[in-house]
Amino acid sequence: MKSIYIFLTLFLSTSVFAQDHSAGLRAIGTPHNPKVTMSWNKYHNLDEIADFCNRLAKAYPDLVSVEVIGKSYEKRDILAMTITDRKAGKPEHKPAFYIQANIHSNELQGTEFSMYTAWYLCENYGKVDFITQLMKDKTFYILPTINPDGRYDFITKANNANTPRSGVIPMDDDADWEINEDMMDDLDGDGHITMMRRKSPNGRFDIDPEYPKRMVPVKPGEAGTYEMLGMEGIDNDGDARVNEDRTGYYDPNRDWGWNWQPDYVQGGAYKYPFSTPEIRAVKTFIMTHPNIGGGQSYHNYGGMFLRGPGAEEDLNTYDRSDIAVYDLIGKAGETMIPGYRYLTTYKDLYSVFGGDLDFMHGALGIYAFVNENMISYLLFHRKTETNRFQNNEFYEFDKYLLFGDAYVKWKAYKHPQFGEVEIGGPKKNYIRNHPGFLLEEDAHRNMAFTLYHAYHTPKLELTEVKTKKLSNNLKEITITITNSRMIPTHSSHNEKNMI
Ligand SMILES: [Ca+2]
Ligand SMILES: [Ca+2]
Ligand SMILES: [Ca+2]
Ligand SMILES: [Ca+2]
Ligand SMILES: [Zn+2]
Repeated sequence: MKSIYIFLTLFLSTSVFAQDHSAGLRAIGTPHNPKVTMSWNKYHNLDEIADFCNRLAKAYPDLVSVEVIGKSYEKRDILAMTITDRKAGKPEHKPAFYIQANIHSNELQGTEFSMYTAWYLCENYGKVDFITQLMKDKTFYILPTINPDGRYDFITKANNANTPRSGVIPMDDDADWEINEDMMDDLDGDGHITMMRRKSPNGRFDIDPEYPKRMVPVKPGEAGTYEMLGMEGIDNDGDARVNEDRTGYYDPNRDWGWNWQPDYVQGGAYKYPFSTPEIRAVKTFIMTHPNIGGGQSYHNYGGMFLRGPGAEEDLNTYDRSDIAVYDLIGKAGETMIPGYRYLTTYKDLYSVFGGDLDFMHGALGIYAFVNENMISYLLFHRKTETNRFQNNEFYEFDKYLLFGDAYVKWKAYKHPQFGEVEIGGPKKNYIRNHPGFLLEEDAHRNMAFTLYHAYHTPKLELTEVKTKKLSNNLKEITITITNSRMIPTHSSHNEKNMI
């Protein structure tokens, strides 16, 4: 009896000493005491992004390298991380998965998702078997922001949730021979471009009694209290129009060289395919890495896994066997991110000519997805998405979970052209970009979707080797090579066109 007691005591005390109490308890699925610390509930500026990439490369020199692949219009660096276990083979000798984010300036969260992916792979290498093997087998090319000028503009300047979507090359939007002459103006200096309203007997709007931060249109024939005067700003150039020529406008995601169309067909197209310096640099990066088999571009908004084609004219670039691959990955995605749906761009969203998806698939035969991140489902897990700006749930969420942080309260302002007005409305980082505590969760779920896709890029194994002696001292060798993953070594589109 006594000996058992001693044994138990020893056993217990050993296990107690073996545990490091200063480290707390590891949460399942999350790297414990990471070498590189990072907050995943905030949006990072360009210095923080560069700093993160460099810290990760310094902490994991056998796994990560960072390079500048080109410069933006305003001469900012476009960074790419190459992540793989180099001891298990050169990066260019493995099937690769490519991730780009933030092509649209105001669509920030993909940058955090792609950095989270880089971090997660490195911090779990050697600790989680699945990740360790993935890093031996695959290479990840991760470009956290391919539009650094736009990100800089969105974060540091006064904007609303939708501005800028464009890159920042100045353009004369209203054809008056002046460029960017009437931007939005942050009249109250709070960093957000909100809305303007004015009391008026002819107003068509009232304050919503249920959610007083919201303006609702009155019924036909009824009189309202307020008229809405558009986005915060003044008429800077005295042409009687307010805020009519702002940053841009062109759409960097209509600049890719696949089924490119000019601006009069595809609004937002710039001069010619790859006419913006950012997309040109990124295109060169993708084309010089022919080992890329899967691709991901992060956007917002709408909770979607989109595949191409962007335009109905391109239906023949997606044949049955390629669609079968997309379907398997897309359906898996619907399981991984509740509330997100697997959709086809041209028929479920709108037509896109010269988009990122079509370049990757159409020009290069890469299986590629766009994730349109954030959806109201993430707020209360209700399937009631309507117009996102009229959706009650955003006001409820602000009230119950964000404690009023998401909206600028209406306040009086003496406007040089409109007189007594009031300014207020949603902050620029509400609705399209995730609120903080939802950001890390969706980073993880989106990452899981890309790792699933990356895992299923080809893995070739020699499963059988037969040798037969022939005459004249010759041997006949038969080798069976098996691809143990879902994605073929060449997409069907790729084979047909000998890409
Ligand atoms: Ca102009
Ligand atoms: Ca403001
Ligand atoms: Ca004007
Ligand atoms: Ca203005
Ligand atoms: Zn987008």
